Amino acid sequence: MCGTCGCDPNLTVEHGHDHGDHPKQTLDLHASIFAKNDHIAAHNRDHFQAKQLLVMNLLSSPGAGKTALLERMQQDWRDRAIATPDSALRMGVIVGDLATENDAQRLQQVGLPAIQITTGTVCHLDAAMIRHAVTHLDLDALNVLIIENVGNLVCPAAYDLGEGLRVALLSVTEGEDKPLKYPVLFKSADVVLITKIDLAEATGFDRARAIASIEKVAPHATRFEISTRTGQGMAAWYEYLMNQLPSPLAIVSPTHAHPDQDHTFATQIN
Ligand SMILES: Nc1nc2c(ncn2[C@@H]2O[C@H](COP(=O)(O)OP(=O)(O)OP(=O)(O)O)[C@@H](O)[C@H]2O)c(=O)[nH]1
Ligand SMILES: [Zn+2]
Ligand SMILES: [Zn+2]
Ligand SMILES: [Zn+2]
Repeated sequence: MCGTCGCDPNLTVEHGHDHGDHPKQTLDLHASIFAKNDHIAAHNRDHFQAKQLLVMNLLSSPGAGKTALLERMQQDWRDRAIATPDSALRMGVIVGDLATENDAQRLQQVGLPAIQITTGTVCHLDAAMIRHAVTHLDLDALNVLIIENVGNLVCPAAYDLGEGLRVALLSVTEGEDKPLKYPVLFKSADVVLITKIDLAEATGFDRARAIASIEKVAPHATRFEISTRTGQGMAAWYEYLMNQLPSPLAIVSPTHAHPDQDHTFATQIN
């Protein structure tokens, strides 16, 4: 799919064959891409923690309902965030797609500060893209930053963006065994949202089978079943999010300390 990561996060550990068509430089390049990404992600995470931001990385296949979820969340919280900013979700979004600004426009239409990243041929967001995009958002006005990743169940899982919460969406229309087929992504999720639950009956969604699939690869993940059409399950999701917000009294301790020279993040952001 994409030439940057080769769409195989395991490439660096699973190349045992020696027929010579994957030169060592290719493997070194992939290892170095991930190492560099992880480094920038660690800086992003420190910065977000210092700003007391809850940062979510939304991952799913195309069309599972990521943008619809954000539209609904903003509609539900907009007025409250204006009236009582300290006890509301104040959200901003960075959204990635291969092409078009459609999603950012949809989100801006409901009043969300939203920055679009168009990735061209690259099928995932990486930490450097986020580092740049946040310079276009007023983070001090937010308590939640949501990153809507490119719709893709493969590569985005391999890229830490510096998020605090990974949220995978599985819609009822896409097959109950998706978590088994794409275990890397679901395994890395803190939360799995089963979306479009209003369509469950019409599409013959096998709930027990879907939950068994999720539990097999992501037994640790918190699950919600939601519909942005009917609002089903949204209250429980909001209660969970409110409990994830960093406390203003929490002591922020940098998670990433090292003696190297590459500390460009603060200067780029401020
Ligand atoms: N019935 C129903 N339809 C939904 C729901 N959520 C999203 N949809 C529809 O599903 C389609 C895709 O939704 P999007 O929010 O654009 O999906 P996405 O994950 O953002 O898609 P990409 O950004 O392209 O990956 C749209 O037609 C939505 O209206 C839901 O809860 N119920
Ligand atoms: Zn979208
Ligand atoms: Zn990719
Ligand atoms: Zn560093």
